[in-house]
Amino acid sequence: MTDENDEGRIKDKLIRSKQDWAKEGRLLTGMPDERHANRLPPGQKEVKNWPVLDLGVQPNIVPQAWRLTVGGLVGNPMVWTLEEFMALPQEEFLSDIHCVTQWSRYDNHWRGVSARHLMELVKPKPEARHAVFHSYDGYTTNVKREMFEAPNVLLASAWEGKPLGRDHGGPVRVVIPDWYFWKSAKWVTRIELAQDDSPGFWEVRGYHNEGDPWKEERYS
Ligand SMILES: Nc1nc2c(c(=O)[nH]1)N[C@H]1C(S)=C(S)[C@@H](COP(=O)(O)O)O[C@H]1N2
Ligand SMILES: [Mo]
Repeated sequence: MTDENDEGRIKDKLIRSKQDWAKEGRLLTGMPDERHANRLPPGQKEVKNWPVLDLGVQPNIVPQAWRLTVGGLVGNPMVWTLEEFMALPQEEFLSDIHCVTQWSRYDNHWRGVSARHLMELVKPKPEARHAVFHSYDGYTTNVKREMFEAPNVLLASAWEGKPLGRDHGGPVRVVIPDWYFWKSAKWVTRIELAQDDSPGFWEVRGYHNEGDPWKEERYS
C-alpha cells in the first residue's frame, strides 16, 4: 500500500538520483558513432525485455475522457477524442529504442498516426520552430519541429500487435526513434507548436536539449 506521501517520496528520490547522474556526466563513453557504423549506439546495452521508466505515477486515463490537443502556432488547432484519433489513418512503423539509462531494444513494431499526418491536419505556421509534448502525468519534453516531422515519428496506440499498455504510456504515446527515449512522451495529451524553445521536465534537470544517442547527447 502506498499513500500519496509515499508516492511523492519515491518520485522525488528517483528524480534526484537521475539529476545527479546528469550532473556527474555518468555513462558517457566519449566515443561518438555519428556514422551509425554499429547498430548499438555508444554506451548502450541491448535488452530483450522492455523496461518501464516514468516519474512513478502512471495515470489511469478513462478512454471517454482522453483528449489530444494540437495547438499553438498552427492555422487549424485540433482536439481529438480517442475514437476520432483511432479513426485517423493508422500506419505501421518499425524502430529501435535507445534509453539514456543505457538500454536499447531492437525491432519494435508500432502502430499509430504519423506525426507528419497530424502536422498536415493542423497546418503549422512557418514561425513554428519547436514542439512541446504535455502528458497526463505532468511530464513535458521538447523537440525541434523538424525532429517531430521526421518520417519515422508517430503517435503510437499499439506495440507488437497489442494496444499500448498503461505502463508504456497508453492509450497513446509519442515515439521519436532518432532521439533518446525520454523525448518520447508517454500518455501524451497536448502538443504545442511555438516559435521559441521551452525545455521540458528532464531538459531543465540537466539532460541534453537534443538527445542524439549516436553523439551521446545524454546531458547538457
Ligand atoms: N509522460 C511521460 N513520458 C515519459 C516519461 C515520463 O516520466 N512521463 N519518461 C520518459 C523516459 S525517461 C523514458 S526512458 C521513456 C520510458 O518509456 P517506457 O516506460 O515505455 O520504456 O518514457 C519517457 N516518456
Ligand atoms: Mo529514460
